[in-house]
Amino acid sequence: MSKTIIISNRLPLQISLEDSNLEVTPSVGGLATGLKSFHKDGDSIWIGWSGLTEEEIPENLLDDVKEKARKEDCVAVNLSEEEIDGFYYGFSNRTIWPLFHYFMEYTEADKDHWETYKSVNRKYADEVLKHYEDGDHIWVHDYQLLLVPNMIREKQPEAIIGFFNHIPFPSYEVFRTLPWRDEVLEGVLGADLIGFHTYDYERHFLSSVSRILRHQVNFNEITLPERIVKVDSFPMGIDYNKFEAAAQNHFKNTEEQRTELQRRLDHHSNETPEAKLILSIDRLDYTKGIANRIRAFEYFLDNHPEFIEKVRLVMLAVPSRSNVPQYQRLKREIDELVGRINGKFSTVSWTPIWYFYRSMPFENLIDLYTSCDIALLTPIRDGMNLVAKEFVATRINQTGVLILSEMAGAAHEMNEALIINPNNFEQISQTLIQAIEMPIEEQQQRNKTLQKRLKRYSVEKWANDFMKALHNTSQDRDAFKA
Ligand code: ADQ
Repeated sequence: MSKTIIISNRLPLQISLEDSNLEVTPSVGGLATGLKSFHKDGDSIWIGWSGLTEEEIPENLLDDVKEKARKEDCVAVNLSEEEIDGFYYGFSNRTIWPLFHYFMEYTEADKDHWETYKSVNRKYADEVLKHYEDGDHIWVHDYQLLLVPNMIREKQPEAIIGFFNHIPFPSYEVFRTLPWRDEVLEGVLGADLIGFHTYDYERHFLSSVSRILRHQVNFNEITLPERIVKVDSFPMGIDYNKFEAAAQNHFKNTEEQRTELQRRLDHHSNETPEAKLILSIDRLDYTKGIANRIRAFEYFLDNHPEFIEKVRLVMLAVPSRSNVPQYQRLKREIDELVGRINGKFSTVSWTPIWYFYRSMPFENLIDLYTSCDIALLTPIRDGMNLVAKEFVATRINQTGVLILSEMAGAAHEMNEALIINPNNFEQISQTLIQAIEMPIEEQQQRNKTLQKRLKRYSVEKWANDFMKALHNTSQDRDAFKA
């Protein structure tokens, strides 16, 4: 029987060492949680890095790591510290990530990083080839593995391969600046089906293929000498039922079950029922527009002092890629901004920004989503942004207002949110007032429509739609040959 082979940089589980014992915890993050149900329910294996470098795994535990992964139908790819440096922190996060998010000034072109990226992509492809059997469907994920589709294709020309890019694909004018642009496009074109979150990313990719590689592009099909490649948009959804159920449970919590954070947030609402809580949650990343958001909030308080003590920004930034210099600088910048603004506006009974720099357990995430009145998500660029969708799914009484940047892929599907340009502080400030003053009925009306859509376009449907389309490409291929 044929199976699906999922490949992503990280496995959906994280293996760590605690007092010389191996611990397995589920990975957080959109992709891991999203595909987990698809992986569990179907006949599939998942190939990726376990989270421990070769140097960190003691010789006698090597087989145990493999066994722990195998129990979850996972296969761990072993990577050394040097490989992680060049492949992950290097080429993936210092070249592709900034370039694809239009941060050209942050984009490095380091030949050694590129060489390591190639050899690590080869490692992932080799692992796939070890497990591949005729008829299997292969699904490669994201910008860390752009070369894997073609590396598999070279060895298995008949394989059915899908690729999904979770981040934006930039316009041709930006993409063309990459020194290894041909190799990257050829790598991805090893797939039969290439998926993006939005039609815009799809269009940008097609235009790069036609202008750089000069392949013929008809509508959403690329004609290669030996086969056709399909490109399409598949906007990723969330596990809606999980977030809805978690929010329902949150409200059923007894006094003892309530988390410390829930108590604090409830205390805030009881003490100052008219004061609005404005929430933001992101990985600490320059693409998420965190510094801009704080400046926009300052602009809002400067220009509308009537809201002093009437609003509070609750900001969760999850540590991320802290080995990369830009992330370290951003962390310092945000620390300074928060300090400056709290110093400037605080009163004896009020601080304008509550800032958490840490990862929080899922229950706390739900505490934040359910207790806040407004979500203010202002990425400068974002492939999709699942936080926007999760916030809406947890609003079980349909109150709450989502303010979302037009630069997030999610904005294309969430018209009922208040859509802003993250660089326009005056607009953000006016939109905050609109959100604060929005009548409950209007909030409910907007959220009802959003919830209906998010429930229907869940992550499960996303995965099934992609796999169905991939399956169809194999049938089209037979027709092409005939
Ligand atoms: P990210 O840039 O990581 O993902 P996002 O889509 O917002 O951004 O997903 C973050 C995920 O992490 C959410 O599911 C959220 O619940 C979870 N999360 C955040 N903080 C957490 C915490 N403290 N504890 C546990 N979980 C936490 C990339 C792209 C996005 C794209 C996704 C999926 O950059 O644009 O939407 O992949 O394709």
